[in-house]
Parts: sequence; C-alpha cells; structure tokens
Amino acid sequence: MLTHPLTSQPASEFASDVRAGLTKPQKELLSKYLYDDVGSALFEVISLLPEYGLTRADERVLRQNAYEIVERLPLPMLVAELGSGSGRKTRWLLKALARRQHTAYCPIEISPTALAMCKRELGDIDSISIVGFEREYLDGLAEVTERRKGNQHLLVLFLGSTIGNFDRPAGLEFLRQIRRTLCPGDSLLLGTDLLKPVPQLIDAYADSLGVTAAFNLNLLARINRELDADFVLDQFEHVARFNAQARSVEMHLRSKRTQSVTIAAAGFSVKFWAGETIWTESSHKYSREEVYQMARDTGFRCEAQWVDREWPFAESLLVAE
Ligand code: AVI
Repeated sequence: MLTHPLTSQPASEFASDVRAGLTKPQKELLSKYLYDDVGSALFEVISLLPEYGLTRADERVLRQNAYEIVERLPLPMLVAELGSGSGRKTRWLLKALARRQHTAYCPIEISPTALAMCKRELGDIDSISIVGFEREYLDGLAEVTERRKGNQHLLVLFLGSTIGNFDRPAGLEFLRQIRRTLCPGDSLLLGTDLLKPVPQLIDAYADSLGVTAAFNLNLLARINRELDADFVLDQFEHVARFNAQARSVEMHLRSKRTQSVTIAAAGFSVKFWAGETIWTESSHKYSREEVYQMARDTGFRCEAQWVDREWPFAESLLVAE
C-alpha cells in the first residue's frame, strides 16, 4: 500500500523494483536482490547446513557421474555456466572434460565477487582456460556463442536448481530462450531439486540456526543500506511455507505489527498490517518425468538423467533438437 509519495523519480532499477513490488496487493521483492555480497555469503553458509541438502546433492551427482556425463558430450566443446556461484561443483565436470580436451569455460555471473571466487576456485585445473562474463544470464550467453569457433559445440550448465526460482511458465520461457541461442546438438545440463516430504522441505528453508532467516532479512537490511530505508529488522520474521498448488517452497517476511516504513531513495512510504507478508522467493520442486516434459516443451530432448539417492535431486542432460 502506497501511503505518501515523497519524490516521483526512483533512483535506480533496484529502487523502482522495490517500489513496484511493495505496492502490489501481495507485497513482493524480487529474489535476485537477495544476493548482494552479504546475501551471497549467507547462501554459501546455507549450502553447508545439515537441513539444506540441495547443494551437496548437486555436487555429489556431478562428482559421481562426471565421466559418464562428459562421455556423452560431442567434442570439441565450449562450456558456459549460468550463475557459477563459487564454482565448487563445476570442478568435477571440468576435470573430467580436461582429460578429453583443452576446454574454454565461460562462467556468467552478475556478481563480480562470485566471478572472482569462481576463478580462484577453478583456476588451478590444467587444460581449462576461464573467461568470465559479468552479465545477466542471457546477455552473457549471447556473447559466449559469438566466441564459438568452427565446429565447436556448446554445453550450457544451469545447476543448483536455480530454475526453481522462476515460476513454472517463466522457467519454461527461460529454457526456450536458452534453446534459441543454441544450435541443434548443443547441450544443456540442468539441475533440478525434486519433490520430497513437506516437513523436510520446510526444514531446508527454515533451518534451526536461523541462517536462512538472516539471508531473507538481509534483503530488508540491503534496502536500508542502499535505499536509505528504515525497516526495523526485528519487526519482521522469516516464514517458509509450502505452496501445494505451485509445488514450491515460498519464503516470506512477515510484519510482526502494523507499521510504516519509508524508503527514501525510492521516494515512498509503505504501510504493513500485523501479519502481512512480503513474498521474497519461491523454490519450485519437480518430478523426474516433469523434467523430460519440460525438455520436450522447449525444443530439447532429455537424453539422460542422474539422480542423487540421499537427497532427491536430478541432473538432466538436455540436447537441443
Ligand atoms: C539458489 N536457489 C536454488 C536456492 C533455493 O533453494 O531456491 C536459494 C535459497 N533460498 C533459500 N535457501 C536457498
């Protein structure tokens, strides 16, 4: 609810997105803004938590199956990764690839800090040269495809179930956009977290140490820091809930009382009712069959799938038709 505008000119895209999100009937903030330096560091900690098995499962499947995955890829091959993060889990694939060919690896990251971390983490692998792109995913991918030489195939990595942070139609549209940048025979290795019992999912997003709560609340702290706002953090609480219809875990920030907050650099104030929430993220969960169907719907075929037994998580090799 917009209570009184202070200025009419938002200072930045962040400011205008915050304003647009907090003036919707269901208040929301885009999940991409969770990842400033503090948020990215907190996410690294989340990936170590006992309750959050997703990142470890992703890495385990890649570690255990790297050679088999790489055996299926046509050479020569150029590798691009959308959102490399620290790069830790990609190491296994790159090491397996390096045994077959000298490989150019192009991580695409909006965060310069993550890009630097990824270069540090993977810089020691022989026969791999790293060319980082500080870009939005699709812009970066378009640039990578321009570097493709002669008969080189492209392998795009989209790991960590980042696709789950899109709603289902947007996820499909994103896969279609990736497909448009590829040639027939190019590949996409897609990581998707699979459905599991709801209590296990809730624990993963509401851990006992409160790290995920801090990750979520940091978004308000970031708005305070960057947009001169006056959110009082302990007047909001982290909530994780399962949306059965959407098959997603939603993160919200719930206002503990009726209150007003001013976001000076975005030029507005906003009122919160006690119990009202800001929706900050959805993590969609999939079935194995759904991934096959998603591939068919977006111009790929799912050639193979590897699943972690400990924490159901699928790595699917999609080939562009
Ligand atoms: C990055 N992404 C796949 C994570 C997820 O599980 O949706 C982000 C996250 N949010 C809370 N915990 C982890």
